[in-house]
Amino acid sequence: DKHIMKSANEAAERIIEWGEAHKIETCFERAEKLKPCPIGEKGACCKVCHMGPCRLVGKNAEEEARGVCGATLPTVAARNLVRMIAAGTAAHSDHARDMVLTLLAAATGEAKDFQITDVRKLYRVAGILGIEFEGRPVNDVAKDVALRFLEDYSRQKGEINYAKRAPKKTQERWRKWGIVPRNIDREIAEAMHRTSVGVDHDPDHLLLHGLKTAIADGWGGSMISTDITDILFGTPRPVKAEASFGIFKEDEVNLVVHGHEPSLAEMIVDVASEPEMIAYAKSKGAKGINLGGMCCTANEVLMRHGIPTAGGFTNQELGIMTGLVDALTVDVQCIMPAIAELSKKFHTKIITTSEKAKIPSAVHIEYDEHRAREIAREIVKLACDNYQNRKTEGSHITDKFPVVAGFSHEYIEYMQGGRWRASFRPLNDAIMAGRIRGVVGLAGCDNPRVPSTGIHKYLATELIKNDVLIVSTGCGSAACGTAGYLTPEMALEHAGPGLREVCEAIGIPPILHLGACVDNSRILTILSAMAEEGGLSDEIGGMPGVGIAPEWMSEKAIAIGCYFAASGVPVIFGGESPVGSSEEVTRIMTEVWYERFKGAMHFEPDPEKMLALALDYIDKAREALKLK
Ligand code: BF8
Repeated sequence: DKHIMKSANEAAERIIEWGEAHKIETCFERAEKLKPCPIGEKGACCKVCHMGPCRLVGKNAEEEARGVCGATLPTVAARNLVRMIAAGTAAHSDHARDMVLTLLAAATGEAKDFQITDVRKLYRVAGILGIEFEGRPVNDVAKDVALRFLEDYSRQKGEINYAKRAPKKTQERWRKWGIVPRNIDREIAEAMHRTSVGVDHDPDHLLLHGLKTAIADGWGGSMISTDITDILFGTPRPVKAEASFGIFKEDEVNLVVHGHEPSLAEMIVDVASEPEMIAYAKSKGAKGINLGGMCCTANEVLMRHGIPTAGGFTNQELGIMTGLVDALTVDVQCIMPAIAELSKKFHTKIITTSEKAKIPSAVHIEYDEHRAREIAREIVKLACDNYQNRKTEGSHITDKFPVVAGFSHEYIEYMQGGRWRASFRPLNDAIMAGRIRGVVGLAGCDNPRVPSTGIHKYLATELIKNDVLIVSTGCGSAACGTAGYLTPEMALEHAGPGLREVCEAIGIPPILHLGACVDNSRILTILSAMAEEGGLSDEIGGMPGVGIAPEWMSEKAIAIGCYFAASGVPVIFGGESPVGSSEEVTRIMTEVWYERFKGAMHFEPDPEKMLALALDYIDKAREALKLK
């Protein structure tokens, strides 16, 4: 039979097949029906004004094609990319803004359901920001930290707070090229301005501002979000949990938290264990309340509470198709609107919760941090009420795997020497000695345009076989988790001898789950700490490290890739290049960026070539550092 695999995850594939048999369409079928526009796909379509859209195609398009205004292909491709960066940065940083406002409201007592959970982390952050903390009431320090972060959204001149957290040499490169962000919102607004009709037309100049905007994401919004989430809800340390569709229970209320902002999800986790809530579930005939996560919210509550994950982006429809999800809350980002339509075929209630995001026909219960607990209770009750409506329909496919997750910067530091001698020395030593060949950040989305999660799985196994330590985030973590890869046993089965030795000595898996997509910021601070520790590169550039987003689809992924490139990390993305139409733009993002920042951004659809390119970067960096 000519069956083509749609997901590389076995359970997912079985649910897709069940769907096909029951005439239920998912993103996988839609992706097949709707091929990408070959002009837009490569960045050659300009629609920033209404004289167009202009398609810059044809023989010698690079030199000869012009839009009505005269815009060249490199200008158009660069502008399109910069707009993606701006959107991605806006998403992470608007999420971060809400975290800052929640911290402020918690500190002033306005959001009475939230407290400072991790005072040590608060002090650490206050220390970095130069805010006095010793002998002061915790909430006063928290308030000052929140207000200082709010300046990252408002100061007109100067630099974002966390620019100084990067190694000196990395900062020097940024200053030389004028790409230290002033404030997050300003760089996003300027990116939109510069890319509107008739403004900035020099591709290199445009892309430099793209990098500046991306840095405002990585060292701004994303890093702020990570730190405040740790302060409010605890800095992650390893926890055991489970992944894949088998996390749903036949005899309990299944409530899934899906999306990105962790505040409401945290409150739901808290409320779901209240005796009154459990009694309520029982009064509806269920044995209890079972929480699960989806996408990045899953990563947040998995890392901090061991809440199991049903997986990443392409699993959201499939989860509903098990027939076991009584309610699914969503907030912002990476929510497929398809789930609302799909849910009508089952009993599942989709609940939108953000004032920023509604889906027609979904139930809307708006989150308000001042009434967080009350709203969480309302949602849990709604899920319990709906348990009684559960029908037999659904695939009922339930496979699951154990996972270990929760490797924060702080924990990785701690595991290498304990509380008093915490350092990155052992990791640097292992890299210097060649037991670890290098480090790869395996991140980004899973994508129905390829056998979904398949490239993640391929790269994960091949890289660790080659003694490359993996740090994973976002749906990259979900892809590994739902494949059973996030366990220490993975080292025994697949890791090369050097990496295996290190993993066994410390007792860690060869793939370290670092968190959600905003937690890619943890990779930045880990690399900075490694540079500071000495023995390797004294800046992020030149480290034997590579970032890979093999199945990316979101604009956020582009922003992430670009802040890694600007910080000195060579980055490899899968799929067609969104600037593939322009040789000039491609050259700037690889060769020119490498020369200036020691980072680069490649697009490579072939998984084997991705692997070869990553290993080549790692080996060249080792050679330059004179490591064997
Ligand atoms: O921010 S990896 S599909 S869920 S964009 Fe979205 Fe991509 Fe998943 Fe989290 Ni990140």
